[in-house]
Amino acid sequence: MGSVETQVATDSQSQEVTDGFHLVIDALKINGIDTIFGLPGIPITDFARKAQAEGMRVISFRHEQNAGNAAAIAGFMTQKPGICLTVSAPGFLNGLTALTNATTNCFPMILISGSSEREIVDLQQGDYEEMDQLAIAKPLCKAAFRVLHAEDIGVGIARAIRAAVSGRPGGVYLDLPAKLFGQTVEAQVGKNSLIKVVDPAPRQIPAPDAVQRALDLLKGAKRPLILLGKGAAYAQADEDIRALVERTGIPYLPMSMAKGLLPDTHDQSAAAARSFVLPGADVVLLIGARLNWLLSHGKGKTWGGKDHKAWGGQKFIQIDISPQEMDSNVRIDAPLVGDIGSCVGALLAGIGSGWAKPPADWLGAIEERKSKNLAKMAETLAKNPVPMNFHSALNVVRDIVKANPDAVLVNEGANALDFTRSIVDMYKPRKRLDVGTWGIMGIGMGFAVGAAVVGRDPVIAIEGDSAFGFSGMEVETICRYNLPVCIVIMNNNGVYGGTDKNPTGGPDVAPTVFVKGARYDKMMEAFGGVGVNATTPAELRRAMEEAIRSRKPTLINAVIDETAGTESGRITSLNPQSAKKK
Ligand code: ADP
Ligand code: TPW
Ligand code: MG
Repeated sequence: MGSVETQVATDSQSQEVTDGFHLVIDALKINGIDTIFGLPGIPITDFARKAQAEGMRVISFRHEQNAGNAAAIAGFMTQKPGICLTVSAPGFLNGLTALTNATTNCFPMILISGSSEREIVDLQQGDYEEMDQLAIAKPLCKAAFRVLHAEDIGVGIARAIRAAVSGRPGGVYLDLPAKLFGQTVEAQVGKNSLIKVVDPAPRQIPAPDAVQRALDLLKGAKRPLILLGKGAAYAQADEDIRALVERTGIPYLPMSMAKGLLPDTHDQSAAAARSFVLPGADVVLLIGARLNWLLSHGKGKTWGGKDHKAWGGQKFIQIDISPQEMDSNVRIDAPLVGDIGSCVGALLAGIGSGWAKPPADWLGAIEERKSKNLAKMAETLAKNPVPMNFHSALNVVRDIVKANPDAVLVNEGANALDFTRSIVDMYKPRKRLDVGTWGIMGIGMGFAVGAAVVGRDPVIAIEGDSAFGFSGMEVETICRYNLPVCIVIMNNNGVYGGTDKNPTGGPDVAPTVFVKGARYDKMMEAFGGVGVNATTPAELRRAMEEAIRSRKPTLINAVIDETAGTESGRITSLNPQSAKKK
């Protein structure tokens, strides 16, 4: 022994190596990321296998957009970036809509896509699934990175995590070329290159003078109002937000995904008097809500302005982590830039215990409107028309959610969305997940799977029949992982309803109309789940109760009067009108 050859052999045996596959997995794992939502194929199939072998939860979907939506909502619910894994070009593009939607909604997410050979892509020589993915992703998300060397994986993952969760959260694209996965480095060198991100979303403390300015404005208000947005839900400052609302006695309005931050049945909720409080308020405190289209840009008739662009005269205090959000639509008199936990904490400290409640005439007027509207709603909900309408069906959902306040409610559609939002009360934070800032259809099954995977609670998805179609194939995924998801299809035979006619009298149905009397419940049965066709509130109730009790994948086809909806639900006015008659 002792020859040079033997020496070399011994060295290479003792010299342990690792590779790109394992370094990506290790880098995710040391940062507490334990779940991947994705769809396998070249070049990430083996990566997905190895991730599972290393103890990560790898949830495979039928379409990348749904995997992306699952990742995005996991990010919203946990404050950790949700991971979506796709193949190159087409898989990447399928995931990109979800990444951009996550960015628009300020949800932290990382889309990791494999990509083809750089040298061929850059010379456009026609590689398998060739695409310059990094360039395409860049304008559509918060940040985009590519890793070319295995030694840089640690840095790449660290940068992606920080970009996703710090400041205003958003979507990050991470490009991993096929060649990277097989690259080897010495195990110890690889290990040393990994970064455990310290304090990934640092607190951002508001300036004391900004806090004082906000307090002064709030103190002088005669008709104050608090608006809670999904940023407030995301921030997980639930106790402090509740304390701020209750100690000031100021009425509040929750935006859709902020419902449940305080229970919707709270005395101070002004949700049932929305069209009274928006134009009536003189000082509005926005907490994690943007003055975008969902709030009529803070001006116009909704806010008591004379015409559709006129300012209503309100003064705004805005809490947001993004300084650039201030003055985006109307003047913000008291910008409070920082993280919501720190800002609300600072306001609470300034408020102390001797804060005067808002004037009684303001609170009284709200109470009057509220009780009138709630009584009217109760009357409508008590009706039992044949066939069911949105109200009689959602009255059941309302009871089921009340009895199961921990259940997560996913919601999309037009009428199916708007009626659910106003009828179904929420009782706990981050339990209502919906179409968000874009009003995007297709989040349904992705959000349902994401919520069921990262949480322990059952999921109820209230879906328009059109909305469901965008992600409906994931019922197989729900059955495959045996997730406690109860889907209720509000089946009114089409987009907004099923009554449109083809004006030509030709054989094609109108563009908004679907197959009449479709049985979506059979889709669930095809994969071993429970399917129920419900034509009455009693049948719907029985089926939902059983679904929650059994935790079995369930799809209920709720037969809804096809004339019950309106065009675009509550936002009919956004439809452009033709000046030409016929
Ligand atoms: P909604 O649609 O419910 O009105 P938006 O999505 O318009 O809510 O607004 C959410 C806002 O919350 C964004 O402007 C975002 O910058 C902000 N935000 C998100 N997380 C935080 C946080 N932790 N602290 C402060 N602001 C936050
Ligand atoms: C990605 C446009 C908004 S709402 C909707 C569509 C197609 C479906 C409404 O019908 P549904 O609900 O779901 O049956 P209902 O109760 O009113 O009958 N493509 C995308 N996003 C949007 N928002 C659309 C299209 C749209
Ligand atoms: Mg419909």
